Amino acid sequence: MEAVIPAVERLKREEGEILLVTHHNPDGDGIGSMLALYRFLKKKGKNVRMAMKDKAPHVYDFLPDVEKIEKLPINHRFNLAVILDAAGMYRADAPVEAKEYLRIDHHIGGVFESINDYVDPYAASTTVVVGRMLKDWDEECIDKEIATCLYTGLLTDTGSFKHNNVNEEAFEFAKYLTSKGIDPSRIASLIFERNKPAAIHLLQKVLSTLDLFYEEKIASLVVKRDFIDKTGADEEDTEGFVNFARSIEGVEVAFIMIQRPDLKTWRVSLRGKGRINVQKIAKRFGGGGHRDAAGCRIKGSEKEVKQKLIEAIKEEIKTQLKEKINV
Ligand SMILES: [Mn+2]
Repeated sequence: MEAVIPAVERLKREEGEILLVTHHNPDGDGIGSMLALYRFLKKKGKNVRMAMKDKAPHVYDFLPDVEKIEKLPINHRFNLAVILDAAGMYRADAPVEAKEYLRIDHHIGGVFESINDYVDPYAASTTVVVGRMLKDWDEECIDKEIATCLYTGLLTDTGSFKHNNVNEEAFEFAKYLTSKGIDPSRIASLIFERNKPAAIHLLQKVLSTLDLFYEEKIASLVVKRDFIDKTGADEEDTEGFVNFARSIEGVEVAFIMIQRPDLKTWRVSLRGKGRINVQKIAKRFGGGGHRDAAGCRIKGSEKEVKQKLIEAIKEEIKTQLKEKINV
């Protein structure tokens, strides 16, 4: 029996204008899945454009067609808008006008945009989901460039094959993409080994804020706005900083809180190590994500926000570890 992927059928059927979008503060998976699908749809003769609210971080500037990504909002009504790697259209963080919406993603829960949505929370990355679609549609059409975009999402969303979303399919997919001619070593080097000195100076300041709580089960880092201003770094340079806090032995949950330009809002990234589901912590503050990586936004002073987070994390550690013992 042949599997039918409704999202593929929906895209095949579309003859009008398609817009692909991803979440704001875009990452390798959002950009990679969008670019791969864009290139494939172009090859299929579709009328397709791409857009997002923020610009692509410079480490993704090597990806094919990245320069063709437009800035949201676009004052135009499309036939079909596809949101990739996001829990719903709202994550574009800008108005997107379309007759119909479609979501392709791997986040837990979220908003269903259409009966044709393709969401698999067990997929290691959205590019895994897109890869299944493209293979189902026309395997021959997946070229080295498309494979490079797909691999970028897989590599970044699995933390270089370290996170607990890594499964058999992730490695099978990596093997498949390698058979399409990608250069894994070059891709990794372009993404992870092009830090600006300013970014490392920012890291220096951020590491000095390291704090441990609750018998060293919780680790925190803080990025104050003036750290960013003084070093000349960008907010995007904080990507991955939280992993230094996570790397400490005995830490169950690590978080980094990044001060937004309004100085009152903090963007929080939470990381777990497999035992504690950090998505449940983010959800308490209206955020979301995955079991090992989640995020939210909280308003307040540095002290207030930190305290709220620590209390919530303590409660979750207590509840979740108790549940585990009872099983
Ligand atoms: Mn993702």
